[in-house]
Amino acid sequence: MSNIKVSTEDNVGIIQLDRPEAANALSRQVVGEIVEQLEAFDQKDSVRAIIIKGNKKAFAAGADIDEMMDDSPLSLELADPFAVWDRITLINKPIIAAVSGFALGGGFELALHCDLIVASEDAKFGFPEITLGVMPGAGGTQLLTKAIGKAKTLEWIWLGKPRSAQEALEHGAINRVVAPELVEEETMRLAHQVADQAPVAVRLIKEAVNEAVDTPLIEGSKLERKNFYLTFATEDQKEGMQAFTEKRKPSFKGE
Ligand code: CO8
Repeated sequence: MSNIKVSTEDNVGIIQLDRPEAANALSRQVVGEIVEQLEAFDQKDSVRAIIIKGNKKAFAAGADIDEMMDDSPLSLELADPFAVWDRITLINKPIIAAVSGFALGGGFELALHCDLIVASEDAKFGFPEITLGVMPGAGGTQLLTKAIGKAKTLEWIWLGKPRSAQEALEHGAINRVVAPELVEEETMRLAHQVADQAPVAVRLIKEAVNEAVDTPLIEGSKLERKNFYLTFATEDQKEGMQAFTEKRKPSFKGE
């Protein structure tokens, strides 16, 4: 039985987590389904941006504690259940999280794996793992540090206290905070805005910006230049610049 609902709206693919009875806890099956669907959307030409959302109560309340509680170091090492998350970093299309309610532990990590995060005023972000005697395991220490820096990340993860959406915004961990009833609409608006840009350029920009996070400036700048030059291999570059000189709206084809 599937734990996600999948739909598309124009050129935006939507993945909705659908385990309301468990606050959308991320069992291994759910994570597998999310990753496979992200890859399917990434391969689908008609989809140009992807939204991941939960429900009003929870984006996702973290790893499924019931499933994980009897794991041993050896069972974890052999099954390596969190390695599948690396596949999210290989998705080329823009991913936007629409967060209402709780985004905790693995749920916060799922949001941080997205490129942009739109949150409801009542959303709560946090890493409560310390209160379970563990720590983030699906990229949380890395992604939050890269997003907001070491000092704030350590305080956030060591104390384990959920933070409000406003605080997450002030820290620079998320992009936008809106009224609860506007989260889906605002996320869709943002997704369409990104999806309407030249797709090849959007993809190359994502790669270059991610590179900036992970490499020294000189290496990232080299990749950025290479990707910039590569945009000139596209019809969309020609169309975009032509449209500018003709003072009209460009019509991008993704080629
Ligand atoms: N795992 C399993 N079940 C959960 C989880 C969870 N993480 N969160 C909630 N549930 C279940 C509850 O057990 C409850 O089930 P039932 O009705 O059968 O008792 C149902 O969802 C509703 O939850 P509550 O009754 O607790 O609802 P409240 O509104 O009182 O509280 C909270 C909501 C605050 C979200 C609360 O449920 C909570 O604190 N949940 C646990 C949050 C947490 O500790 N998350 C971190 C988990 S550890 C982790 O994520 C490690 C990351 C490692 C890598 C990630 C891989 C996926």
